Amino acid sequence: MNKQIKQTDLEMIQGDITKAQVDAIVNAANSELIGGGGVDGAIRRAGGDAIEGACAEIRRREGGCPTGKAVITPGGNLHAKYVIHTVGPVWEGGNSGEAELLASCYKESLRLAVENNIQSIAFPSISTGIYGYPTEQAAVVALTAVKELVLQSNTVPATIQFILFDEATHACYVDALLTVF
Ligand code: AR6
Repeated sequence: MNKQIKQTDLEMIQGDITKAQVDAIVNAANSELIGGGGVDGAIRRAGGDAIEGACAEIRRREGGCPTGKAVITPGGNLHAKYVIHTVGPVWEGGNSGEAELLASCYKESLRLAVENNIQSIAFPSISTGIYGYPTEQAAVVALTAVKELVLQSNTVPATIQFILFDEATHACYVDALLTVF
């Protein structure tokens, strides 16, 4: 299912983000930027050593990436030229600022995309796997954050995809699209 916000196409797709034909894909990373499981493991396997090399450099320079922030590396062997690594919050019940931190992940990733002249970007469902964020709530936070940033900004990518791995997650994002728009 697709929606248009100003000049941006917002697309909900079920699939594997490592196959995305976009300028940048977003990774649900950890703050140490050390390879993990889930989408992070899949992206690193598909992208190869260039991703870990660039993450190691960021670790040396900046110590990692705080929750709610984002950093950028090359995409290595991926079709995508870049990977934007963002660190979602671990779900602790909802009263520890999780929604603000999750919204920040999407906004910071889009800001980095604009800075790097990225025209098309794909997001996974950040925090809803190993980090345990309830998917229905995460989907509303994610789409609200993207909508706000697109409406506020003069420059945004022409295409923003959400690539959701499983059918249940995809269904939550389609529902959220109808709620938020
Ligand atoms: N394409 C798209 N989505 C995927 C893919 C894929 N190839 N593989 C998994 N997903 P998770 P988190 C979905 O656990 O909750 C790592 O160890 C998955 O089904 O990857 O933010 C990091 O290093 C789920 O819907 O990320 C961190 O330590 C979504 O991606 C930690 O996990 C997010 O699940 C981050 O946990």
